[in-house]
Amino acid sequence: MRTRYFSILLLLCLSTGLFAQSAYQPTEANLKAREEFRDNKFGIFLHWGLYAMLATGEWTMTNNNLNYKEYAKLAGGFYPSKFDADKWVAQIKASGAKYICFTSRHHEGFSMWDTKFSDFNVVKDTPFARDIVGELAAACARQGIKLHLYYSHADWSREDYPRGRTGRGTGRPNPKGDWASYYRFMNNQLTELLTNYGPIGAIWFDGVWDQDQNPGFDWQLPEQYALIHRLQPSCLVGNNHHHAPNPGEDIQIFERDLPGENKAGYSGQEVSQLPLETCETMNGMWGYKITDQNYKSTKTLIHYLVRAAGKNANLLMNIGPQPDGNLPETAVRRMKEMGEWMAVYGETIYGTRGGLVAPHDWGVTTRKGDKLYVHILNLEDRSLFLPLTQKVKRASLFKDKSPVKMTKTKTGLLLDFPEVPKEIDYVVELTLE
Ligand code: FHN
Repeated sequence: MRTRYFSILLLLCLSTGLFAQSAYQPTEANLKAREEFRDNKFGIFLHWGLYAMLATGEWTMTNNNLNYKEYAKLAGGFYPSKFDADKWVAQIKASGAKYICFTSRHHEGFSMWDTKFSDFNVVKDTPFARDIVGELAAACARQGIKLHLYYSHADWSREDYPRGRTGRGTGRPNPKGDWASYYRFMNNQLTELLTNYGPIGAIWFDGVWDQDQNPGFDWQLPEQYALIHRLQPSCLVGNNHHHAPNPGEDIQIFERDLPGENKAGYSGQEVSQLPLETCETMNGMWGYKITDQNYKSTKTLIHYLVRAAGKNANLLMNIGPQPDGNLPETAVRRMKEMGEWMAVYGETIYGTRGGLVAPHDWGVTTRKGDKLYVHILNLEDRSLFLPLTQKVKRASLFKDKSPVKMTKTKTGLLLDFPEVPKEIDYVVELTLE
């Protein structure tokens, strides 16, 4: 009798996903995908939706209290005549990025693929009537780059989404919403995305923070994560909830800050052992903003990437595509220049892990096999002391392999350079014993 009772309880727990939470064991395929993810180091984030047409960023709907029924009419004018997924992918690949993360549905609630579960989508509701996720997935597959999908938990348009702390002025009735209906909707959409578009490298969730002020709100994440892993075991689950990772998540996400730093205010959380990724904007906004021409310089972007690698993290660099379907010209130029740098220095970034010396203002180290790469980004002296206890066989300049003078001391290694390093990244290659 007791055994039967226990079996029933076990079955119940499994079916509700209760156990999925604490007992999540990533599959071999998932663990392999995590390592590949770490090796890839660099991705491009794309925030694209109806908001691009208003050219004031992806939060315009809630920032301007736009009524959801009026906002929905934007769809009738969505016709990005220049959109060419192959062109995007080629431009992105030129940067050296190894994956693309695309907003399949942002907080505005508009789906960028042909979903059966909402008519508010790019195929059914716009004159463009093309499946953007589908075209992007096909172009990624053709050109050999991974596709990750951003998926918003928060929704400012659906009447069944329980009202959170944002999107309160969009006119949706019924603040309580209908959680069961909304949860079913999300899982149906995720099932579609993970069934119809080939291998998806990651699902990148965002918006859980919207219910932070509703104590006890249960997002039922374990069951949702289990669904994803069941459909595609190697698909990585990441959630930009701004907290330490929950069971079932495969990567840890940071926003606008390197792990362990918190300048932007989203990243006070512990740094976990999971693969790490930090996202940042190339100008100031995620979605297209016509007045924002404040693009970071190529040097700054390369420094972000290198500093992220030194902290054992990937960089996901964002671009907001234009309403006509083109990527902004400046962004394309920046990507090309980053790619030119990566063509020379990629070996010191791809496949590396955070180095043996802690990151400093002068720069960081990355490590691969018996090589330790010292990335000098900001040094005013002709010498640099590294508190490194490992024995070093050889020190040379990465770019031409010319020897670099090194002096071993009791507490580390002193490097001397012919002049003060002036390059974007002066990379010294140390060969460890
Ligand atoms: O609200 C979003 C925002 O629009 C953007 O998508 C960023 C990307 O990390 N995440 C949210 C804010 O945390």
